[in-house]
Amino acid sequence: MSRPEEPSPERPEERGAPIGRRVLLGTLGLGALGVVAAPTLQRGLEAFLGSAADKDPTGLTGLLPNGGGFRYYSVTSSVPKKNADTYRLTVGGLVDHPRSYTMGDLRDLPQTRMVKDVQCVTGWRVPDTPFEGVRLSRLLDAAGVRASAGAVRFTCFDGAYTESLTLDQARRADVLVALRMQDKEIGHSHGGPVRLYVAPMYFYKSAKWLSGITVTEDVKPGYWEERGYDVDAWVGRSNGRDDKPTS
Ligand SMILES: Nc1nc2c(c(=O)[nH]1)N[C@H]1C(S)=C(S)[C@@H](COP(=O)(O)O)O[C@H]1N2
Ligand SMILES: [Mo]
Repeated sequence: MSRPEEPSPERPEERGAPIGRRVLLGTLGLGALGVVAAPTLQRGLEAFLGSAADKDPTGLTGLLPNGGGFRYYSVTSSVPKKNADTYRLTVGGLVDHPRSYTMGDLRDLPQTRMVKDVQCVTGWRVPDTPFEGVRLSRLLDAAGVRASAGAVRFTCFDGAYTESLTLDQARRADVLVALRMQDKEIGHSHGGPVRLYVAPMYFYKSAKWLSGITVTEDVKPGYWEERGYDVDAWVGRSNGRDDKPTS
């Protein structure tokens, strides 16, 4: 099977059934835990753990919806915490002016706010979600991208997840280095303090816990893309959806 981790995108999950069997199996498939719990147990867990996703070192809350229709995804079982004092974002690779940004540096730059639907390739969707941050194109322009460059690679302080975009995609106005989501600072479980936001693509492109932006010659497939998902992850036009009837 080419896509072992995320559930097949062919059969969208029903909205309004947040802890259905498919969701549960899908989340387990993402590697959080090696146990299978029945939905009733799941509801018990949810009541027991409440919104403790940020405090849970076991990854158990990885089973739970992340609030407001989001589901928590992490390919690692724990992720170090970074705050406004400890966070750094490096921009390097094929650029003339590599540099490191603090939260303060990023906050001082012009911010762009967008309100669009979030769409995970497994089917769940969260309508009208505000994201706000610095346009990636601005950081690339400041860095002085060299003529030999063709792509941008993203790394994360979870130490495992990677993503990439072509330079043309990365320069789109709807691609942000996001500092805010849902009109709040981005919490740890949503990839805070800074995550990538690639509005026109499936949410796996929006790398959480963003720590590095490296300008490269060619696109290198990211974490999920090495596992079968499309590198060009346009919503509705990728991952085998092109030839499927819409309903
Ligand atoms: N670092 C990192 N970023 C990631 C992921 C991940 O596992 N690790 N999962 C991706 C996927 S598949 C989705 S759907 C979204 C989930 O974001 P959320 O946890 O804020 O709902 O993050 C994306 N970015
Ligand atoms: Mo996803």
